[in-house]
Amino acid sequence: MNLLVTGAAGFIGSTYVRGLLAADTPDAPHITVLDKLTYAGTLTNLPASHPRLTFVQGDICDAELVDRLMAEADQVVHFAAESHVDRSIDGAGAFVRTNVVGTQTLLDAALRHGVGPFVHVSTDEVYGSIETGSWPESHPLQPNSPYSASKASSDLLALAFHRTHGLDVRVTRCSNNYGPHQFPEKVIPLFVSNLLDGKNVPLYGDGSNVRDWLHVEDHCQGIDLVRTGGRAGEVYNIGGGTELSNKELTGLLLEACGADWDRVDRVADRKGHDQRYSVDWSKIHDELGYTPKHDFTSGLADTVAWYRDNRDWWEPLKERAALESRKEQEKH
Ligand code: NAD
Ligand code: TDX
Repeated sequence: MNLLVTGAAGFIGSTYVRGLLAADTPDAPHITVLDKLTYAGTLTNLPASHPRLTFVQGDICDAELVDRLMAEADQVVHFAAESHVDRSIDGAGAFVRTNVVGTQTLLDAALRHGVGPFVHVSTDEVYGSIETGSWPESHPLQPNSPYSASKASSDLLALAFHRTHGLDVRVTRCSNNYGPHQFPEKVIPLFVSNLLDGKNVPLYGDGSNVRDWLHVEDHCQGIDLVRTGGRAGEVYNIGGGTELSNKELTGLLLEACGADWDRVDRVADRKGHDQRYSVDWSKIHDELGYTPKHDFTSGLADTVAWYRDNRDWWEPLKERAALESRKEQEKH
């Protein structure tokens, strides 16, 4: 079986692929990774070589390349995306291109070659923001940021390919992931790497915004349950069960890094900042037996320890991102 995995040089996709490569069962798939290696993708996230892994550097919007790879694929797990909300506020173009047009390019090719299941990795942000309670999968999509609007578009497009053409599409919508190998622009690795470097951390607004934290390995477990046992045309929420305000999270990170509140800079709020996300994940639990295995306290401690022990991984990524941002500022 040949599994095409897009975006697997990034945080979640690479965790998923490393997990599949580690399980050496007779039915273990051959994996072809398609990744453009944007600023967020790095080959250091994947094994340098493995008998069941082929890496192809390329763009999911490249219809010719996608068609060639899809002709050889049996199934797809689609992670590739522009994934950072703040970048989508600075400019939405790359988000529409990759997240919407790229997904359409993959769906068209999957349809042409009869490939399925096609697991589309979406996000809880497509539902919008919720004050109390949790969203079931049937809740209407009300995305607020250019990022979440582009993810909602691709999510609906994927479901439309099932309803219109009968393509075996399955959609997952998960909460905020944390764990090793997350690009140091997202709140946990940004704060941890800053604190380890003796720098301050920027807390947006009053810090009251709430996120539900999910260990990346639990997310990957949920995705594989959906790929192997889910139903065509269905959406599955994947939650973590640990809701924290950003202020609470910051307190835990300061403690883990031995730092005080004087290291926290209160900065302007993110534009259109969603107040709270919360998914009801009883469907994937009842139907596929999903339960998160990682306890947040030990998962966070292990994650902080990983960043402390793996400076070689994040320092070059942070330096490159800072250089690119300086070049961008000079242009304007
Ligand atoms: P990431 O930014 O770490 O990785 C994205 C990967 O996609 C990178 O390797 C990048 O090189 C690749 N990529 C980007 N544009 C591409 C293109 N045009 N063609 C081919 N490859 C391209 O993202 P992540 O955090 O691993 O997220 C993976 C998926 O999960 C995304 O679809 C994201 O929307 C979704 N998601 C993420 C979270 C989270 O907390 N990180 C939560 C819910 C859903
Ligand atoms: O410097 C910061 N300061 C801060 O207070 C950053 C980067 C973030 N924050 C806040 C904003 C959010 O309320 O922390 C919270 C988490 O921010 P991010 O790590 O940027 O994640 P979020 O915006 O919640 O989106 C994430 O979860 C859903 C992923 O980036 C998305 O890809 C995913 O779909």
